[in-house]
Amino acid sequence: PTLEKELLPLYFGWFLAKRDEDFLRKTSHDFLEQLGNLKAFKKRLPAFGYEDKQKLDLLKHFAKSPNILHCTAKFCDYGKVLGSEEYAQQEAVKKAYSRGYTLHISALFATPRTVGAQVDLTADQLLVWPLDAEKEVMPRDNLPRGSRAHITLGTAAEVQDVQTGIDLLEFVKLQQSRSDGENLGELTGLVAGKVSYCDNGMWMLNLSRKIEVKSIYSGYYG
Ligand code: 2AM
Repeated sequence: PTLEKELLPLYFGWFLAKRDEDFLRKTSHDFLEQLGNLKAFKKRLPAFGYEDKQKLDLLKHFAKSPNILHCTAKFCDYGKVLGSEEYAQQEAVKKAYSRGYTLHISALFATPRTVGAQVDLTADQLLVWPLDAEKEVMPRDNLPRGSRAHITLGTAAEVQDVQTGIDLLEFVKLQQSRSDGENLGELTGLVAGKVSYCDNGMWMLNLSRKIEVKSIYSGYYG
């Protein structure tokens, strides 16, 4: 029999286990609800693209949410993206395939475009993180490897998922160049932590305790 060429997925990534996915969606709702009710947030509506004192439902603002919550490792577009074949053939990728991993979420963030979770990749997880993931977005900045790692929780209408990682890198860059942004309040419950503001409608919640979610590293072919 002739050997078929191996199929490349739309993307490789870590896919959340169902229970942890449900939990993270609930956490995300809680985050958006509390953020939207924060006085400091209401005072900065124009930066979010709304008029002063306008009623804003953040859950509605982020109209789209991915079907399967995941942390993308390598976007391949079924092989159309340069370097996907090389990525897929790495020993580390083959070894990681269909293995279970715990993802560590250290922060949640919301911008006028996206809402997402920042993922702190472990050394083990960095083995399958593309070398150029950060450079691809910010070629002139030397951002730490893995700083683009995230889980998209929602996007505003007309905004593509890929924007979430770009927004996250913008946070990382701002945090490098200045201090940590303005501390503007605290959230409680599921999403306990400090809220900081980085201008341009960019809000970040540093969780006082990291959220851990179970996942499986695999490819998405849908
Ligand atoms: P995301 O990782 O921010 O959620 C399918 O479109 C998945 O691949 C989505 O999860 C999406 O964004 C991610 N994706 C789409 N285009 C991409 C790109 N050019 N680079 C990296 N990831 C991309």
